[in-house]
Amino acid sequence: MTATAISIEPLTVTIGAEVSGIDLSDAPSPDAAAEIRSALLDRKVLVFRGQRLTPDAHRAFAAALGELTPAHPVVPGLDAEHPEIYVLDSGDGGKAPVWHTDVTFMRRPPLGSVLRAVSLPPTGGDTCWTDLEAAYGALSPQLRRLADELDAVHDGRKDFEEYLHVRLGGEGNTWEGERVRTLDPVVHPVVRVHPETGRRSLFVNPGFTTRIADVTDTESRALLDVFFAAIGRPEHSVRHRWQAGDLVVWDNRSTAHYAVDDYGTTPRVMHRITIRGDQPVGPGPRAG
Ligand SMILES: O=C(O)CCC(=O)C(=O)O
Ligand SMILES: [Fe+2]
Repeated sequence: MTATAISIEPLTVTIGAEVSGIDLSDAPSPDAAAEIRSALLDRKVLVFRGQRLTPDAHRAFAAALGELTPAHPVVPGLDAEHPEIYVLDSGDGGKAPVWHTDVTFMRRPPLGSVLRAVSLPPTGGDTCWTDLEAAYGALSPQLRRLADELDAVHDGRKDFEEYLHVRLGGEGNTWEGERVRTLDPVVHPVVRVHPETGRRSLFVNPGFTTRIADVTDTESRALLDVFFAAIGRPEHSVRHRWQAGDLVVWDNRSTAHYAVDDYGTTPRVMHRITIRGDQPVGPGPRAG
């Protein structure tokens, strides 16, 4: 690998880095893309400031990091030329003030997301990311052992069922090559082993995880309370105050995020592109 001019400055001890020394209006060289991918594994969230990208340049950068998905399993893309761009418009339901990991209600959630600020409120509208490996590590060893053996149900219907049926007449977008017409809940391991680093994270989130599988309702509620309480601690999180031109990339396999809804009815528009991921895998064979 040849030297690049990229510099990577950590933002907190566990999560986040600011990346400078690269202009993303040109698609990155293979060396630069490899350096960014490796920094993403290490820091989980990468902030690029002052980039001011067009939708085409946004897509070209995301495509240098991996294979792109359609905009969203349900919601169509920005326009016919940009089917990969998911628009989050605060005036049209595009707010996400809850800790969540993107699209965990599908069998193959994205590997990562690339988010670009398009129109920002004068103040507010920060985004927070939290480290799910740190959340796993904060559980007691006994609870980690229990979590290692559990599965959880992820369900996108609360957020997207009405959109699918009322706005789209039951014809969603495509995901993994198939037209989405129903949002059947999926099951993922509670503890996800990162396919590239081998590290474990607590892969449940209050946005989409509705139940722990194969336990009673009471047990499920109590376990989710414990797991959700471990997610989003300030000590494990990084908060980004957006400026025009900013772009943030995150590893969707080991983080959750929260879009702070503190800007009232002021318009805020973001564009997101997701990179195709694999089916989450747990730590080992299940008993029984
Ligand atoms: O609007 C934001 O800051 C983040 C929204 C979100 O959840 C996402 O882009 O996946
Ligand atoms: Fe999100």
